Amino acid sequence: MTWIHEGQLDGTGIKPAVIVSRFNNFITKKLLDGALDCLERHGVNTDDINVFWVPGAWEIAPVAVRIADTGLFDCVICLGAVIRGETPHFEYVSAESAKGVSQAAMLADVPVIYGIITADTVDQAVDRAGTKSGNKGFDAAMTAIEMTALYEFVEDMDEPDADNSAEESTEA
Ligand code: INI
Repeated sequence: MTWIHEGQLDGTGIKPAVIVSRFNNFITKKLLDGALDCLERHGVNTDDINVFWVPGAWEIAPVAVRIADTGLFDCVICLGAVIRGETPHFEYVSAESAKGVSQAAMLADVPVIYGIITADTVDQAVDRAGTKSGNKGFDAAMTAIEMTALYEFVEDMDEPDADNSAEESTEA
């Protein structure tokens, strides 16, 4: 028998932290709107959502580590927008913010989700913040809900028991 496990998209009782950067805030405000919309639509209580603003994408990961370490939150959603300019600055900020969030995710006991847009142009960023290509903030929040359920399931998991039904094994 193959045991299949995946997190359900039910946010009831989840306490998420959302970190969002102010740089390019005409985009990041839309990402935040999308994330909050997703959380609320999936049953998260608005009183359980904490939003932390930081100056730029560079600052997101260090704050994510500290927020995860508090133990007060079930997941950390990282939102930002890095848009290519005339200088190599973009390369450093986009690469290091991605690496930082990845490291935070590896170290944390709760899911740390990467919702930072990296775009060559303003138009590309706009497309991903609620227009042509959906809203990456909404997507990041959806991932956070699923991963929170999966982490909790894995944490409480017992050895799969062949006497149990397959349905039981998928409850996350
Ligand atoms: N921060 C962003 O979030 N997006 C950008 O596009 C960006 N660019 O291109 O410069 C950016 N830079 C600021 C950076 O994140 C830090 O806030 C700053 O360097 C101070 O540490």
